[in-house]
Amino acid sequence: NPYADDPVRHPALKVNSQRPFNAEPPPELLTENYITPNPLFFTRNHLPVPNLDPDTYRLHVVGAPGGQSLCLSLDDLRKFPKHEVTVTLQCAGNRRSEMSQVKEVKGLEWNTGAISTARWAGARLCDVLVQAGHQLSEAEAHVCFEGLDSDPTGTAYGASIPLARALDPAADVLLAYEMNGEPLPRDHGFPVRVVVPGVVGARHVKWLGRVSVQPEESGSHWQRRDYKGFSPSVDWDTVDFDSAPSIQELPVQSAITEPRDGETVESGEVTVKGYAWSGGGRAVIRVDVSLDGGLTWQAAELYGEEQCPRKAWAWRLWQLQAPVPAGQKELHIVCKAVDESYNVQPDTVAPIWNLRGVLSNAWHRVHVRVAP
Ligand code: MTE
Ligand code: MO
Repeated sequence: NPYADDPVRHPALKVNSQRPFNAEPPPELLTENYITPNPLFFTRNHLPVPNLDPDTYRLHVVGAPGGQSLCLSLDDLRKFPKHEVTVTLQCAGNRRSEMSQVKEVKGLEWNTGAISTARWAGARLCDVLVQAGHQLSEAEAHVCFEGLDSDPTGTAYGASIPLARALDPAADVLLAYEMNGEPLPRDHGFPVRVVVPGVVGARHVKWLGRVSVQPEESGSHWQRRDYKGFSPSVDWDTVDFDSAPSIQELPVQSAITEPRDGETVESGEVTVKGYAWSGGGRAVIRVDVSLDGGLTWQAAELYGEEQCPRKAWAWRLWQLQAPVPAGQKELHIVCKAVDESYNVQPDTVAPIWNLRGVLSNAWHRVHVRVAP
């Protein structure tokens, strides 16, 4: 059993799959803290968790196609300037369960919790690539990452990002060895993972073994045959994965974490809580909340770290306290966020449904009863 050596996990996590381990925190714990505590951070593993020895760990870096490779120990990596960034990581499949209510999709049934926020620290990928002999070239290129987790055939997890993002110091791409001031937990990539702010979780490769600059995107299944979006009319017989770009930056997202769907709330006043985030560093400029299914709206109060325009790597939490209209027996609570490019969330799921159940970012809706 290749999973026998997996780490012990927090009992509050909602498990979507035990082997490989996939789990999310319950919504009310997710927004209890702006920074997600490490044991509650959602976990998305495709394979067994490798048990790596930090003393013998080596990271191989190839700075140019066909170039020489650099072999870095953990101590070597720590000698690069240490860079620290607060980054929200979201799985492309977050809120997939709402998509599968429209029509069946292939994938894990994530609710609203496949998203979490941490303070990550490590070396900047651009600094490491320069030391590995990277020379600026005009040609389109990609930085490919390989994990040290692998399936029984020896195939490792892999993904890539465009070279331009990797080389841009303002993009804050990290080879992270710390998560919230501690060494990375095993589930989150010990001893080293990639952190690509503003980009889908799938590219944040954990248990990083190899980094290489290549003319093409990673050839891995997860880069080429997964994590892409399609029209609702595309099915498994007609899908052409080569026709769509790999998901990189994610669209604007928000969800309600309190109250829960089906709950009974007190009459008088209701408190609605949630999170909002957008990909590509786009700041959240507003979260609108409705108590009547979208007929009327009120702006929620945003809190958490201030966002820097175009470098808003982490979420805002939000809250709205509002009177419950007298005589109301139920509330249809809805939230939707707006980012700095004025991108908005679609109002319903059906027009964005796709066979893989990714990019699920419709208005989030919660139905509650009001106590008499
Ligand atoms: N890296 C490796 N090596 N193996 C994996 O299975 N899963 C990816 C990414 N990096 C994965 C990986 C996916 S799809 C996501 S959403 C994030 O890791 C999840 O990171 P987390 O488990 O730390 O939340
Ligand atoms: Mo993911």
